[in-house]
Amino acid sequence: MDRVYFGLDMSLRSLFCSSILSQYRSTIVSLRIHSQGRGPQPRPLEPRLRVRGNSSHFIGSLSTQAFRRVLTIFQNCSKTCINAQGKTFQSSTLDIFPTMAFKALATLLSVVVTIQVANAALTRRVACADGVNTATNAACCALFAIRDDIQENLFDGGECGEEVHESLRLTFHDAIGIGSTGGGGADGSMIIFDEIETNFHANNGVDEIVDAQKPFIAKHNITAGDFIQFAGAIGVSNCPGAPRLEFFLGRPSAIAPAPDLTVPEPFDTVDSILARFADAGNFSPAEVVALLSSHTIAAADHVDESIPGTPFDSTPETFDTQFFVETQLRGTLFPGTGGNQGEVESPLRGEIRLQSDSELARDSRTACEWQSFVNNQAKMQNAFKAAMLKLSILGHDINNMVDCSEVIPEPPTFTGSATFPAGLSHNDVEQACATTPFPTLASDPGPATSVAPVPPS
Ligand code: HEM
Ligand SMILES: [Ca+2]
Repeated sequence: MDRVYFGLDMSLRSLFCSSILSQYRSTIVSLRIHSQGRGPQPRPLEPRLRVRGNSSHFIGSLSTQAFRRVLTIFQNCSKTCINAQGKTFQSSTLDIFPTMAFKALATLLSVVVTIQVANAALTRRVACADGVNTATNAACCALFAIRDDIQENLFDGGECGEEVHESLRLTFHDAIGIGSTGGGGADGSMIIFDEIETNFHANNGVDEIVDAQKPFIAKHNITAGDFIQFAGAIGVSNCPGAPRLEFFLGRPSAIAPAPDLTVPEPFDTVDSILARFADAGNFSPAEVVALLSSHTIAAADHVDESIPGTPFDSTPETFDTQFFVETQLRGTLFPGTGGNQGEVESPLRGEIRLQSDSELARDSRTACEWQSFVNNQAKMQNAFKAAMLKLSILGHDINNMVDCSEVIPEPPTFTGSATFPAGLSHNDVEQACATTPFPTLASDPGPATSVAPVPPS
């Protein structure tokens, strides 16, 4: 643990932001303000600042100019300079302690920046051998070339198309293979033991992306478990509106296949789905809903085999909240043959609805969370990002992994609003959340249209 002390008279902003934070970016986990006075155990004074994630809250009122300056500096820095270190959620606290000589408070204050390095190897930025990139940890350097390769050759130059959708599905099907019946979680077993796992009923169609990813794993020095989660995070970054997912490196290779029946089926009950997620990784119902945001960039090839590529929402190339709107609308039609296992009626021609999504949208344990994502892009992003980190490290101790999130690109933003599809309105909502009304949304203009299938590539 390093400690850096400096007084308020210095230019704190430049010290913080340029010198200290750029070197230790992503490694600062706590920040405290103490008085320099000796004496009895310092107790926090009422003015106390807590900074959580990207938002800063000031509780109480600051009594001195100095506090205000520190506050401003910290707020400025915290947005860009402080981020998660192996934790789902970053939390930093500034504790302001009383001095022995209260009148001299302003001048006696010093700022103690405690820099905790979670991993011995995690230090200053290193220059990578490629001569282009720098990384907080040399282990991340190899990922830049892998990223560029899969963007070009797996994701067709950075699209949010079929391979991205399939790669995201694969992150789930590999990771969820853990729990009371066995399995190693996100360990690449789906690829290493593909002859076994891709034959499980719930993995129907996963063999396609397994076969597409294999050559990249063979070519690069990366385990299958790391590659699956890395490709998922890179792929999602191609989808407008997606959060920038985190990526931690360090999954050893699977030594055994996951047992069958770890992956939920669309015809499973809500009880069984929630129980499976709880068993696999202690996921709460809210986290299950968050993970299902993935179905905003998704289509089914095998639920109704007669209509491959049929999407779950009207915008399968955008990570928007349309999925949560459209699953709440009354089902009126089958896009194809109907009568398929795990399928229920959808509200739109060309759109398919899973029975599981339909029931999760209407169950009292999940309906309000489901509805809360409607037109709340930020909430959906944050919840999905946090739940995806948890999913992506199932079976592993994050403290033994290296945070290489810096290699994941920032996804394009989505600035639109959620809408009712043309021809539909609030009247078509099947209200399921008992406590909050469905948000007011505009309807797309014109007559009802049909959703186009996701093209195969
Ligand atoms: C209750 C849990 C879930 C069930 C029952 C479920 C079921 C399904 C089914 C049946 C399909 C269609 C597969 C096909 O016919 O091609 C699908 C697609 C997909 N699922 Fe899920 N899923 C669940 C959770 C998740 C989670 C947690 C993720 C990711 C974090 C995910 C990501 C995807 C993606 C991206 C696709 C689209 C694949 C493509 O377009 O090729 N799903 N899911
Ligand atoms: Ca969408």
